[in-house]
Amino acid sequence: MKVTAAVAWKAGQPLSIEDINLDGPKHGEVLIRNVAAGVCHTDAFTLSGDDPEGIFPAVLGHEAGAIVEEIGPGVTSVQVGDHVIPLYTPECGQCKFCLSGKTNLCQAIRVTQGKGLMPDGTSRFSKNGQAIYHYMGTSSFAEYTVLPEISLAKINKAAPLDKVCLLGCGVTTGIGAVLNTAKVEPGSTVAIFGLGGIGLSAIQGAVIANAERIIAIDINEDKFEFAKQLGATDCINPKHFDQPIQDVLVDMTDGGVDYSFECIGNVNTMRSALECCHKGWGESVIVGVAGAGQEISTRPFQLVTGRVWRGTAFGGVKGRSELPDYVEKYLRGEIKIDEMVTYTMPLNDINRAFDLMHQGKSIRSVIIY
Ligand code: NAD
Ligand code: DAO
Ligand code: ZN
Ligand code: ZN
Repeated sequence: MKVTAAVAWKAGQPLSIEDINLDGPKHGEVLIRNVAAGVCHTDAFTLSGDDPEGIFPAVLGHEAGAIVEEIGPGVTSVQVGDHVIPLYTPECGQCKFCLSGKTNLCQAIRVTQGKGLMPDGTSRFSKNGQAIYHYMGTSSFAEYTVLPEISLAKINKAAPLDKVCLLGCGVTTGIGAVLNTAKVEPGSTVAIFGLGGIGLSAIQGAVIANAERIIAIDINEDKFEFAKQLGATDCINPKHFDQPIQDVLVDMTDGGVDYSFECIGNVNTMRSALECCHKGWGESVIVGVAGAGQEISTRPFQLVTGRVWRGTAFGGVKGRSELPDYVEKYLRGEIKIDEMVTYTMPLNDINRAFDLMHQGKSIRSVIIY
């Protein structure tokens, strides 16, 4: 079939809206109609050329709400008409990783997904005979797309897809980082570096965890008002201090925070986030994705003296078994998403969504198909 998609032909170039070919679902695959898709910093990161796994030409996008249009042979867990959230971290339930009980990083289709291909090693997208690659197994910046069945979380049809699409990445990642990865305890002191969709969602996670003090850090002070509305107790701009921000935080918190979350993707703030942690027990979670070839550093004595450095992908959330409950929590008003949607626009305007992100003017722009 012909579908309209935003094609990333080359790194560093704007997306191009065009009609491309989409082949139907093969064994174990599902054709979905995207209803809405959020634009995440990770899409911009890949488009910039900084992503070591970035492959072009590709259809980007990984934060969608969609409806099942057609199922391929062998598909049993979803039906035509089901509402779904595509998963860039699938859940097969059978691989060593899924069975470990220790991680959400299912590896069933990792190799082909990393190459921009479906599990059979081919792409469903093409134009004039040239293959166009899938992105993160999701390719949400197209009206229709094909995904493996194990990459779809079936959700409650009562949920508005133009809002819960953000559970496909940003909101779940931030909340999950706090609740699943760090397991923040009531009464904790928490520092959150970066107040985009991920960091603001981490604030929500810290509120849900009953953290006592939630310190939000950003160089763009326009982010502070919403951070406070969500529950940040302090908002600070590192540019207002002569000392390193980790020293400021240690002074503010009688020795350091219990937990910190780096939601920027900058190796310098990753170091600050580790070093603002309390001696003996403070834990820092890296959520941000740094550019190709970048490395983190600190003095090993920081770890010898009890600080812990860890990371998280999709907030440690297993998509098929746990994401439907995030949708229910949204429906009960326990997770805020509507306020995160700062702009909506048609696919034709998608490059404006990237501009707004780079200008620091949006939390999330949502493409409405
Ligand atoms: P965003 O661009 O919306 O937000 C980033 C925020 O960081 C902005 O508010 C910006 O002003 C702030 N910032 C930039 N430099 C700063 C500095 N030096 N000090 C303090 N604040 C600074 O991005 P987002 O969509 O929220 O994504 C955040 C990061 O998380 C990205 O690196 C993204 O790739 C990554 N990410 C990771 C996962 C995962 O599963 N681990 C999932 C989604 C996104
Ligand atoms: O299993 O090796 C693996 C890779 C899993 C991909 C997880 C990616 C998470 C970070 C990227 C940002 C998501 C938008
Ligand atoms: Zn994302
Ligand atoms: Zn698996």
